Amino acid sequence: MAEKEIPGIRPYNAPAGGWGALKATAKAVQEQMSAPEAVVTLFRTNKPYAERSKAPEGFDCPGCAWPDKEHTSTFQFCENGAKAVTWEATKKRVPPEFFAANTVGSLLTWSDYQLEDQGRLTHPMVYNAEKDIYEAIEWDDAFAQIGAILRNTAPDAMEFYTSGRASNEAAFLYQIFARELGSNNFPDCSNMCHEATSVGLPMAIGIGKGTVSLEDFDHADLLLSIGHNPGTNHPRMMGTLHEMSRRGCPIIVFNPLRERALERFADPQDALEMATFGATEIASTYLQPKVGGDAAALKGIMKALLEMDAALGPAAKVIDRDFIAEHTVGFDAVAADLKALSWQEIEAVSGLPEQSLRKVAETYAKSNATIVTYGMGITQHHTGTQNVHQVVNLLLMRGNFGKPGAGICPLRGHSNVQGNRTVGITEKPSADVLQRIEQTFGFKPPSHHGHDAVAGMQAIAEGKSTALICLGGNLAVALSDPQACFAAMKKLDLSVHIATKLNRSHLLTGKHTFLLPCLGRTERDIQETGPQAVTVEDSMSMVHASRGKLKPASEFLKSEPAIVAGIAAATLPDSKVKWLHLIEDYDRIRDMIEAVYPDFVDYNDRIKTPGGFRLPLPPTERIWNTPSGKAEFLRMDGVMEDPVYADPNVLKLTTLRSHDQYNTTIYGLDDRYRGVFGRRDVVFINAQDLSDLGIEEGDQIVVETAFGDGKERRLDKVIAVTYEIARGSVGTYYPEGNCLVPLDYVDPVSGTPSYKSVPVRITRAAA
Ligand SMILES: Nc1nc2c(c(=O)[nH]1)N[C@H]1C(S)=C(S)[C@@H](COP(=O)(O)OP(=O)(O)OC[C@H]3O[C@@H](n4cnc5c(=O)[nH]c(N)nc54)[C@H](O)[C@@H]3O)O[C@H]1N2
Ligand SMILES: Nc1nc2c(c(=O)[nH]1)N[C@H]1C(S)=C(S)[C@@H](COP(=O)(O)OP(=O)(O)OC[C@H]3O[C@@H](n4cnc5c(=O)[nH]c(N)nc54)[C@H](O)[C@@H]3O)O[C@H]1N2
Ligand SMILES: [Mo]
Repeated sequence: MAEKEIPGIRPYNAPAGGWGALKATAKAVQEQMSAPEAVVTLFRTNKPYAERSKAPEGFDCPGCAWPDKEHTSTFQFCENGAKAVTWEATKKRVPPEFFAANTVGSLLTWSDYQLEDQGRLTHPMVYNAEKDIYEAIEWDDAFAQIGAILRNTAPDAMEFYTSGRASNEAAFLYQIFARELGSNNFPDCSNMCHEATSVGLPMAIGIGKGTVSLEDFDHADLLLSIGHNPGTNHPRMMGTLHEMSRRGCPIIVFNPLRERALERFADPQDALEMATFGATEIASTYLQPKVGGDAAALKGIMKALLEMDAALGPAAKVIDRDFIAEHTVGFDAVAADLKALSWQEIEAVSGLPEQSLRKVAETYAKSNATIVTYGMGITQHHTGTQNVHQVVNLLLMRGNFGKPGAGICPLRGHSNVQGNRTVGITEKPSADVLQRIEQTFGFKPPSHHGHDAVAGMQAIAEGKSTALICLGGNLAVALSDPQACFAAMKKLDLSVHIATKLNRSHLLTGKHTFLLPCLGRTERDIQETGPQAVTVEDSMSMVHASRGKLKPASEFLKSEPAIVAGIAAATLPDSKVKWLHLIEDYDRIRDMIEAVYPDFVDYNDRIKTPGGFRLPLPPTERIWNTPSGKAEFLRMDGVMEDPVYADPNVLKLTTLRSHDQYNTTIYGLDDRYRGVFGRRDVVFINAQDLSDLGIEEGDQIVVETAFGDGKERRLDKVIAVTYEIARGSVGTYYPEGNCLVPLDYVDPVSGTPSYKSVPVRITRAAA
């Protein structure tokens, strides 16, 4: 390791969590909020009900989709939840005067961090191209102008983007509006996130959701944690991991990078640990596969399992043959492929030694109940769907569905991304849903498949789609290939952004561009019949209410459901939907949701129960809604390595979230646990790989995409930082690294962008 000092790069030796987390929380509160209000707000997070039969109190944390025990437990400390809340409940404002003083052209030179740090949007705005500024507009004028353009746009030329913070109520109204107009174009953040799960799991187990509940973690004998970073992205999960580790449950981690929270964690809820500066080891085994090496690693474990089974005989029950016979199809084909696969190939692609994988198989064979948790390290690859299938195959081999302490747990991203999908944000609606929409509302929704996120942006780039509505998010920055996306956005005839804060997508203005400021989760939502609650669904299919308490950031804000209804009513004068009636009382919206999605039986009643209610999950009862009626082993041939990696100078790049960001929202420039402070211009690389390249730590480098398609994609003005990362793998931050990912480089089965396996070459920057 290089000895020289590099500004902002120093090792972080403490455990994750602990006093550092408390300090960071205090800093976030101080910078964004006025103190007393801040504390009250934080205490209300994830405590939707004070007591049974009382009106809902408190809001769902916008930070992540990890569930809460009973939703009534004592205040759960979480640094990044606190950041998400303070960022929204900030005292900073972006009023019309701000826009008068700053042209859009000048704002485009600001960093993503600077843009959002200006604070909350306060007034509806419309873009004036002549002056290159946003100007205030009255809500009704905005709705009327948007409606007039939409009425003159072909339904298939409109794109309706959703980012997963929208409530069930907002998302449902939004999809009904788009479908009444005749469009199924629903690009959404999930397309860039867990689409490989949403597509891959139904093929295998008949539903595109995780199967475990929070209680299952108390009963598991083994946890495999693959490709997610809970210390940063699902911090409330750390409490669960901490408990599991303390009760002696083995936790095996697969992550190309050493992530501190998966090694050692001090729980801020644990008074003794805090007082003694103690910490708990999280991973019992920490394996560092190569980036994109997970399918090969999982196949190695399964191959070892088959070999153990052959050696020990059926009585040893290494493989659960009864479960396989009764509940599955396809095992023989998968077993044949595993048999044919060589250990040499497995080792080369996974980067893990045969012995380590055999050990995992031995531990797995001893566990009667295993949970696999996984995140973007599995899904954001060109083999994303196959990766998901390997996880399922491994679980099926030992019957790990439909029993306590076992199952699959995809860690969802945005706090209500799962709910959005449940209430109809999908470009591929099913026939029965379309039928119930028609029965409920009396119009015929379109049945042809629409666009996902990449297809939507491609249609905009080609001029085929001319209108884009964004219910939250920062689409152009979140997608790959900013060169292509930024240019595409400027071609739009109409763009409408429903948002809380200013971001770069808002500045990529089209001919007619509107910025519509909405209430956030933390804020009071008062409609005709009084204060309203919205509902969200967490990662474990629990649906519960959320009600904000803070005074809205501005008197001109509207709720997301009210904005969607306002646009809809202005666009469709003869609508079959009573838009303005529905938003007077959100119970009415929930009744409509229940009519279209019968799983929400007694919706309005059941959200009054503390903790809400769980939507049905057939695999937990060993019911499989697949074409065969059984759980399906799905075969992936070989290890599917891209031939570009035959060249030893080609490395595989993954893109990562820092500890101080929420997707494209940059809270600050530190990545504490990875030892990076005050900068984001870094590329993490293994010390040996760096020395093979003849480059020193801290040197300026250039990263170039290595597809050999003649297109130049490069990331420069970055430095090399040595890190405990698998050989052959490098990492850089999202969204800075998105310029290296071609827009059409996706998993062909699910369309998920391959943000986490990009072939690159690295050279020293010219002096
Ligand atoms: N504070 C905070 N919370 C968040 C978010 C946030 O940005 N900030 N984002 C939210 C959203 S939308 C999402 S989707 C989730 C994302 O949560 P995560 O899934 O944790 O997301 P990432 O940070 O993209 O990547 C996670 C981990 O995958 C590892 N990894 C990278 N490539 C590979 C690989 O090829 N194989 C394996 N096994 N591991 C790999 C990385 O080292 C990293 O530790 O978090 C949600 N919660
Ligand atoms: N290279 C690379 N790219 C990635 C990823 C990666 O790992 N690597 N991850 C992908 C993933 S998993 C995801 S989910 C996408 C994220 O893509 P998006 O969901 O589109 O992006 P966000 O950054 O979460 O959106 C932030 C904006 O949302 C708005 N906002 C915040 N709260 C609210 C609210 O309550 N209501 C409304 N209406 N607006 C609100 C604010 O204006 C804020 O600027 O990015 C994807 N892109
Ligand atoms: Mo996500």
